[in-house]
Amino acid sequence: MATARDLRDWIALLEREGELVRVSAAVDPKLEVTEIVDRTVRAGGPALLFENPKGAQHPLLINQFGTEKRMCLAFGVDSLDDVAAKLGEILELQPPEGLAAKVRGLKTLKSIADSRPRTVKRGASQEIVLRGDDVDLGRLPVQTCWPGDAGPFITLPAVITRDPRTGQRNVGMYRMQVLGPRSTAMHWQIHKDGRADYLFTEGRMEVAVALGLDPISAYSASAPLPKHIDEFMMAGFLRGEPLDLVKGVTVDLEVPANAEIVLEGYIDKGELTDEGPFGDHTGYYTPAEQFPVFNVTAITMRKDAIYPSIVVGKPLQEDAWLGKATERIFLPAVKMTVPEIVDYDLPVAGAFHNLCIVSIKKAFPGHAKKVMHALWGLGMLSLTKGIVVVDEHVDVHDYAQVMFYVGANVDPGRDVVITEGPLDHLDHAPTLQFIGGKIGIDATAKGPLEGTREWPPEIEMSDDVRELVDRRWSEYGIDWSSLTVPVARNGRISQSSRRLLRR
Ligand SMILES: Cc1cc2nc3c(=O)[nH]c(=O)nc-3n(C[C@H](O)[C@H](O)[C@H](O)COP(=O)(O)O)c2cc1C
Ligand SMILES: [Mn+2]
Repeated sequence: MATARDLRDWIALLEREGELVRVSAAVDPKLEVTEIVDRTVRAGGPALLFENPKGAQHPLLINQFGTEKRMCLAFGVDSLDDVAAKLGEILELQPPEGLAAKVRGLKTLKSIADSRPRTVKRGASQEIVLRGDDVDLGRLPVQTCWPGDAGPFITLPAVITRDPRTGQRNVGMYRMQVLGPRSTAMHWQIHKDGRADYLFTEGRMEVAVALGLDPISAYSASAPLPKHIDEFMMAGFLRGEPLDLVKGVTVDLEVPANAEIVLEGYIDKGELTDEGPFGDHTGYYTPAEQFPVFNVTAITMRKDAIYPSIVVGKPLQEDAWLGKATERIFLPAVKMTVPEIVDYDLPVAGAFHNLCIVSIKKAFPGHAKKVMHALWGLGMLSLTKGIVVVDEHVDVHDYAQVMFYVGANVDPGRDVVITEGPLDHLDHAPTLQFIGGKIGIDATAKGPLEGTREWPPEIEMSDDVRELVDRRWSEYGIDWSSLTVPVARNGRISQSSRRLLRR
C-alpha cells in the first residue's frame, strides 16, 4: 500500500475510507473543539476537519490518528507489527551467506540509503511567505484545550533543530504555548534531543516548526529515536519514499516542502518564559515552569493551509495511538538490546511512562530482575516507573491474564524490586521532580535456584479432550452466542470488559 505523500493526500485517503467528517459549523478552538474531540475519540469516531474555526483563517484537522485502523492506514499496513517487521529487517541485518541473501541485504541497505531526505528547490510550503510584522499566529486556530490552560497551545508540531557540534538534524514534537503574534514557548523536556541541541548552542539558535505533514512524518517527530538519528530519515524509510525538504526563507534549516505551514525563527539562549499550566497527557495540569521563548521570523504556508492539532488529557485521547505505534514499532529495537524479551505492553492508562508489562524467555535465576534493570537503562523506557515481568506464554496485552500471574506468582517480600532512577518530566507524584522511586514486580514462575519450594504445574486441559469437545460441540446443543460474558471463553478479555477497564 502506498502511503500518503502529504497532509492533503492523507485527508483524501481518510475521506475515501469514510474516516473523516467535515464540520462546517463555526466551532470555537477554545475548549469547544476539545469537548467534541474527547467524545469522538472515546467512541472510536472519525477524524474531524473543522472548516470554520471561530476567529481563525484556517481549517483545523484533528483526530487523524485516533484509532488503530487509521494508524494502520497511515503506515499502509494491516497491522502495526508489519511496520516493526520492516524496521526489524535492518536491525537484524547479518553478514549475508549465499547470493540470494546478499541481494536481499543489498536491497535493504539501499532502502536505508534512499530514505535520506532530498533537498528540492521549491516547496508548496512556501507558496505564501509572511515575514516581520506580517507574522501573526492569531491567524491559526490554535486550541486552548482545557479550562485551566494558560492560553492557546500548538500541540502537533514537528520542531526542527540542529546539533551545533555535529550539524545533525533533530525533529521532535514539543508543544508550543502561543505568547503573542510572533512568539511562543518551546516545551522541550529535560530528557529530549531538542533541549540538548539548545544546551549545546551558544547565543542564538535557529528553529523551524513544520505543521501539517503526511502522517508518517508527523508521527516520526514523536518517535523516541537515539539522538544521532534523523527522524525525517526514519520517516523516509517508513514511507518508502524520502521526504522532500526546501531551504527556509529566514533560517539556515531545511523544512518539509509539502508542509501546510512552517514557522521559522530563533531561540536566544537564556530568554525564558513561564510556560503552562497545561492539561497534559498525565491527566493532570502540569504547573507553570520556565522554558525558552521561540521568536517567529516568518510563517510560510501553502494556499488554503490546514492547521493540524491534537488534544492530550486523561487517557484515552488521540495520542494513545501514537504511543501504541511507538510501542509496536520499537519492539525489534528493544529486543535487539534485550533479546530474551518476547513482547511488551505500555498500557494507555499508564500514560506510557508509568507502567510497562514485559514477557521474557526466562533462562536463569533473577532473570526477570535483570530485564527490569535493562529496561530502566534503555532509551526513554528508562523513565518507566513500574515494570511487571511475566513468562513468555503470558499475553502482555491481556491485563486480566497479567493480573492473574501478579497475584498468583508473586511473593512481595521476594519478588518486588524497589529502586530509584530518573522519572518523566511531567510526573507529579515523586517528591522531587525528575527523580524518584521505581517498582518492579517479578511475576514469572520461580525455580528452585531462586530459593522457592517446588513450583506447582499450571492447570491446562489436555489437547485430545479439547479436540474432542471441538468436534462434538454442536451435539451438545449449548448456544451462548446471544449472551455477553465479561471474560471470553479463551480466557482473553472481551471487548466489553476492555471498555470497562479503559474508564
Ligand atoms: C501529542 C504529543 C505531544 C507531545 N508534547 C511534548 C512536549 O510538549 N514536550 C516534550 O518534551 N515531549 C513531548 N512529546 C513527546 C516527544 O515528542 C517525544 O519524546 C519525542 O521522542 C521527542 O523527540 P526527541 O527524542 O528527538 O527529543 C509529545 C508527544 C506527543 C505524541
Ligand atoms: Mn531525536
